Amino acid sequence: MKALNDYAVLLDDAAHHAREVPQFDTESRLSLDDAYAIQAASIQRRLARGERRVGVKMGFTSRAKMLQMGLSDVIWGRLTDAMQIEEGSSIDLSRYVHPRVEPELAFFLKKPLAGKVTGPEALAAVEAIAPALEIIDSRYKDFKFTLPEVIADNASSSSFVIGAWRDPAIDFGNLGLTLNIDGRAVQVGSTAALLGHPLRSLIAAARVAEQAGEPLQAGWIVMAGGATPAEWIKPGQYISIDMEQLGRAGFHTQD
Ligand code: OOG
Ligand code: MG
Repeated sequence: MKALNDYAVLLDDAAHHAREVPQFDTESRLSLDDAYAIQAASIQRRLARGERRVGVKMGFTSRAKMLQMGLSDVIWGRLTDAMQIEEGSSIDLSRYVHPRVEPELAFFLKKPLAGKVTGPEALAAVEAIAPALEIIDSRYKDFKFTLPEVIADNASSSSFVIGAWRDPAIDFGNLGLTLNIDGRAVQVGSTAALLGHPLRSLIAAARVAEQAGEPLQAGWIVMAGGATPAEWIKPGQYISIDMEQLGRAGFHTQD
């Protein structure tokens, strides 16, 4: 078996050059700690290239996503500024291996949040919420992976798009949402799909980030996870999320 840092270099290069790599741990010999250590080292390489850490993404927080990918543990990844795409912009798909998109809810924090926190404590740290889209792009061939492999690959994170930030003083526990491609709803869901209430995803993020020694910071974004199965993205599309009360976020893909 290679050293953990060798896997970090492999996955970081794969993401950087939009090249797929074969699975390397089909027998799950890597522990989850090893997998997160690989993820941390691969993100360290991005930071060394000048990217800035801006938050955390949660994964497999809905049953729909767990079923789609065949895994059932909540995972998390690290977000950097280079991953954010401006709302409404047009993206070049040659930057991706085989991108998929999923509808999410994003939190913007006004206070640090660490360890075991209650719902009211988590909510008190939230400056704003927004409808969001995540572009996931597993670096593994055929988008297939084991749990340690997807964790090492920064939970397939690739890009994210965030709509207008809104006051969190509404009941956002069960907001209807659609994922649309060219104006047609291709997935329908609710924020309630996220662990029963998306705030639970933020509570989980506070716990895992603290455990990793990188507690959630004021000014950070937390992506709560896909509320529906993800959809493949193709050139020449307009992809959007419409969320009850919070509105729309979208982006175009170049031809
Ligand atoms: C792993 C990432 C999962 C989510 O929102 O559940 C995720 C994958 O599906 O490739 O981002
Ligand atoms: Mg996601």
